[in-house]
Amino acid sequence: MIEMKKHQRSALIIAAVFGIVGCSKASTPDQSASTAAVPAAAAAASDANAATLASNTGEPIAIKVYKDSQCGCCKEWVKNLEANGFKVETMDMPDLSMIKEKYGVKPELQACHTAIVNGYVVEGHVPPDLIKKMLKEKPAIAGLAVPGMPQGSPGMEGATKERYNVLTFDRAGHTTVYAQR
Ligand SMILES: [Cu+2]
Repeated sequence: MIEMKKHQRSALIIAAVFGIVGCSKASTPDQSASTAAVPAAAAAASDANAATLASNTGEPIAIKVYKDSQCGCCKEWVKNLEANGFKVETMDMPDLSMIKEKYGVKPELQACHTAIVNGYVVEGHVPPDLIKKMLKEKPAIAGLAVPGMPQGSPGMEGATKERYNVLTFDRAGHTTVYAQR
């Protein structure tokens, strides 16, 4: 019985690890140096637009999502945002490492996609209501993160539901628990 549970648990962990790998394709350093530089610069220019569009008046909240085109759960999270009043602009790119570095998303916080809303960073499968809460409260943080890919988080719906923490983080890498789901 215990043996069975252990087995199931490691199967879940393996599935989770493969999920992350499948979602964030690795690329060689050479590729990222030559191809990721241009999108990152273009990205910076239109982030300002996204920030000015966002409002608290019930109008759609502009959010820009950087993701890999191969990432299925990223698409599901985007749908979830759209269903909750966000106006999503997606930027597909094969290597997100420069984006994560630019916005101070430390390795231990990283998940599949990285989004920018009103100057805040949203890393991973953060629930839309908590993004709205952050935009309303305007805390002095860099953003929110759900590290890894917890089963049952928005965009990761399935048979199982894990408990997970939604973290705040700052540029120095300090984190606090913003919410538990
Ligand atoms: Cu994901």
